[in-house]
Amino acid sequence: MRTKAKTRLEQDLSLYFVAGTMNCSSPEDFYRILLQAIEGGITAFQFREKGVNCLSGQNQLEMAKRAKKVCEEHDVLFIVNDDLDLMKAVDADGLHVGQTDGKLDIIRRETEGKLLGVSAHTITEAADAIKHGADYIGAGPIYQTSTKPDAKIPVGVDLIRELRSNQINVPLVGIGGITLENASKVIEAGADGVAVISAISGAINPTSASVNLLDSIHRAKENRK
Ligand code: TZP
Ligand code: MG
Repeated sequence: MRTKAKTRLEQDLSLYFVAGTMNCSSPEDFYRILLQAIEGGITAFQFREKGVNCLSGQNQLEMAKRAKKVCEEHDVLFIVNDDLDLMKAVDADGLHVGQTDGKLDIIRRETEGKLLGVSAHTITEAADAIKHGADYIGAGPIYQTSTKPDAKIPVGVDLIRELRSNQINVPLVGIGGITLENASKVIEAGADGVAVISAISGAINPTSASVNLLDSIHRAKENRK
């Protein structure tokens, strides 16, 4: 049976914007894009400040605090990527980790009371994450992406379908190369939401990009019923 909290998380992950300042032309541009994405209706945001030219130390902390504040004010879930200390420092809603970010039993203990999301590329990885208490799974990369230099080979929406037919029943989002053109396919395959970087951060108008993505996601969910 689906719990109320789980249903809520499924909805909150419908349009999950993932970004850091390096995905934008400057830190101020990052903040503008986040505000516009919020205006367009994103339901969750992941602060993923990593890689070349990312902010560090106090600058990173301050930006995370600003981002968290605006997300909180607009009832947008605020998740930190792979930095437990930062998650705690800003009192984020949760943490998202990949397969190489540490032992899940330790991470689960450290994130008690918070959401824990785990990236998975296979059914085995997803099942293991759930066994260790993951609240949701980010599956991918679904399609080819140039945003993450070390991304694995794309798995297609078949992975979503396979996860769903193998008792992976936690909230699930697809990530990697998702655009307005293919988002509905990810939902139709059984995902609760899509996680995107460039479809919003690289859009000429992040607000309308978010509005259109959300509309496509909602329609695809309706079609599934
Ligand atoms: N994890 C798997 S693919 C990816 C991440 C963080 C990058 C997604 O970026 P985009 O621009 O939405 O393809
Ligand atoms: Mg990671």
